[in-house]
Amino acid sequence: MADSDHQHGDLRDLAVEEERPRLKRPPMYKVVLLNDDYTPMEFVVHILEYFFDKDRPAATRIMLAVHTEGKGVAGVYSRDVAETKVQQVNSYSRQNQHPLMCAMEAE
Ligand code: TYC
Repeated sequence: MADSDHQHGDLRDLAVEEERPRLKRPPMYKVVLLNDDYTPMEFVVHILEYFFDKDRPAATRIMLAVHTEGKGVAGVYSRDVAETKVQQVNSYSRQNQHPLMCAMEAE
């Protein structure tokens, strides 16, 4: 037996167990728009195109879903990106004197 095996034991006796992966996928967050009675539909469509990269048909569909169901998902992002979108949309809406509310929810 080689000298190094005397010191460290016979490697053939080792049971090798695969380690559990330690990384979890980062949690994702839904950015939602809430319905209200005052924000113009066209402004909501513009928000969905400008901040959430939707084309006009998709933006219109989402806006109408929010209008009829009270709430709808504009997009799903990592926490930092979702927080930024919420802030940008709410401050842009206030700058334009609209009460539109944007919020985030853990998926
Ligand atoms: N309910 C609004 C209207 O009738 C339109 C609207 C849609 C407002 C979606 C907000 O998130 C919203 N003008």
